[in-house]
Amino acid sequence: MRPVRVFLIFFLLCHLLAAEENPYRTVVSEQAEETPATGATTVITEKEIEKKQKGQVADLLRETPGIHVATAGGAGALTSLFIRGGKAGHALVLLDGVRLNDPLSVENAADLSDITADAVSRIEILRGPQAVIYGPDAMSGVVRIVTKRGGGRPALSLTGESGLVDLSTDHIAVNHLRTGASLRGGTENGDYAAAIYYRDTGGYSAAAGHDGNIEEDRSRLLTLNGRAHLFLSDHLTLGASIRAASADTDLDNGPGRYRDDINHTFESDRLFGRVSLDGSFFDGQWLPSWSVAVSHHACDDRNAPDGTGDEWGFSHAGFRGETVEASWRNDITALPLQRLRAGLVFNAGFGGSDHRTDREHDITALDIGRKDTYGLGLYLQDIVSPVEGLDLTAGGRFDLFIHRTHDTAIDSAGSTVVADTDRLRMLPRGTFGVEAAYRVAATDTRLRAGAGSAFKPPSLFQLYSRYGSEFLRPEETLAFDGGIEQRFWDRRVSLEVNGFYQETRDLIEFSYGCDGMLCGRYRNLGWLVARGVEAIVVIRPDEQFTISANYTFTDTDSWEIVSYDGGRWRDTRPVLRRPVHLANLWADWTPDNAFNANFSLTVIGPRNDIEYRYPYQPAVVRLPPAVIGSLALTVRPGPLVDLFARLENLFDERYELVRGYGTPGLSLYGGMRFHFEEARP
Ligand SMILES: [Ca+2]
Ligand SMILES: [Ca+2]
Ligand SMILES: [Ca+2]
Repeated sequence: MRPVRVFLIFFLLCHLLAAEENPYRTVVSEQAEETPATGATTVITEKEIEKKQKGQVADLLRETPGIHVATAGGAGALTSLFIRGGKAGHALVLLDGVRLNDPLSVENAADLSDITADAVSRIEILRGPQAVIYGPDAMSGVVRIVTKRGGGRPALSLTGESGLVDLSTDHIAVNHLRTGASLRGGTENGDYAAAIYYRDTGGYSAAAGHDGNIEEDRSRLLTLNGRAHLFLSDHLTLGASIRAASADTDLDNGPGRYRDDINHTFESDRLFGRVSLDGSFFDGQWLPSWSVAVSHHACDDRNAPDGTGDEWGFSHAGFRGETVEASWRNDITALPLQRLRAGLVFNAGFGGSDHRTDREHDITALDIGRKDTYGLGLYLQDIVSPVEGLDLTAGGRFDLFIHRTHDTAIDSAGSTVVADTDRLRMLPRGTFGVEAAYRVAATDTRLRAGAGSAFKPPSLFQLYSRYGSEFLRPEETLAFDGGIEQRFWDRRVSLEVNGFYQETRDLIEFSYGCDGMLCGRYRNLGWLVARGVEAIVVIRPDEQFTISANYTFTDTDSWEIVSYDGGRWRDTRPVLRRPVHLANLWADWTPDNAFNANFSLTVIGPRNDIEYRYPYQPAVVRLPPAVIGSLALTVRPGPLVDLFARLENLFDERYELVRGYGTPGLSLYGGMRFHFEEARP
């Protein structure tokens, strides 16, 4: 397996770094780690991740304001993120600075199914458009996942966990296993962190059990993470990070009644890597960063006939995609009271897919050959602080999106090809972001207001698939938001309220309507408006207790402009999987270092979804609200060991995140973790 080999090379490199340790040396920090200064932001810390024991980053994101997560099936199935009412492809997800968005997915969206929380130290959620710094696709928000960094004495930790998923079934069995090891350390010359985890989980059917599906589906996932820094001098740090994830997941034949399939599988191998050189010159007044990030996605959907509903024959769809991004970023603080950030980014995306089947009449929409797209971005952002407490941010960016179009000209008789040419199509776009934030020191109040824009180029699928068009324009969005943050009672209580309005035009959506042989195509006819309020309260009466709660109201409208009979009409489109009401509560009790108990509650309001009814007519349905609770306990009997246990879906709620797909009922997990640290000399 290729990821294992890459990981072993990484491990060897870590050992080469091993020299005398000195964790106290100040180092040039890596820009991939930085906390953003502006916008409506939520940060999930390492402590919180550890306490909540959630296996997946998606489960942690679900508990933050403005976010809904939908999984179409069991563990390992496609997991999509919706921020502030945007589409799944409107959320940009970065892991250690590498884009996770899959160039071969329909919307170029990130699939969070294989992003486990094992090696993660921090998750930052930036809501609203973030195009100036993050470029294309940062439409409704950006999620930055940062993995654990090494440092200090070498420390090894071993984890083992097992679980009973879905206790409500009549055949209770141990159907979950998670095991792994992580190593962290630092020397005078650098630091390193590496982790390997394996998870095998199942216990319920991907196609919903209440629709008569009884075959359990499993998912096996191996992940490898590595991150290292080499301090070249007082001014330069070389950084490298890799993540490899190899998953093998059982699927069924879509949602609905009796869709079980015993041999329909989805295999994915994803590899993400980044190398960076971070500098600090002129007493830290110029911080340049050069980096190259790559991603590789290889996915295979296989289904052989077995007499359970796929009697039509064998099917195999393969998807291969890569991205490369090279960037040069500079932070300049040469002038007093201002911080300037400027950068240049080049990116390329390659990919293709092919679909083989023995069904002669099969529509090979998934067969799009191998294609490429390119992007070039140039940005400048300045933060000025003219008076104490006031920060004014203004930034602008220019992007050029480049892809190929293929022209085939046919002679007047309509039979002979007279010209067959490839052309480069260039689409320039400008984006901006402005914000004013003011902190009133006397009352400990922070006021903030901002506006920003972003764009999203059409995906490879939207450009080149059978339903695509090479002449699609990028989607464009404009948003306004503002908020107030107030702290009370010696900062033991904080209250934050944000309001937002976001309008997206030229939305690329599948539009029905016969055009030659095709009854539908991707067109730039859609509009999406999302407006809402996020309220967040955190109460920390003393060191032992934390209670935090958030509520998000999101009102979305979507429509398409259609031309019919010489007139133009506004045709309302259903907005799927975006609940109007979302609420979360988290109560945490840490009486001392040896014990922690915490309780989370997520309430997902009603939302629209699609149901495919016989004979395959899509109908919009309303999914009822869901209340999902979980309870997690950690006990530390000694410095070497942690014992942990959690109950998920505490109230055994029967709910769906995507219509027709299963979710687990009440589940119990438990395990232990051992820590070994090199003794002090
Ligand atoms: Ca099944
Ligand atoms: Ca299956
Ligand atoms: Ca099959």
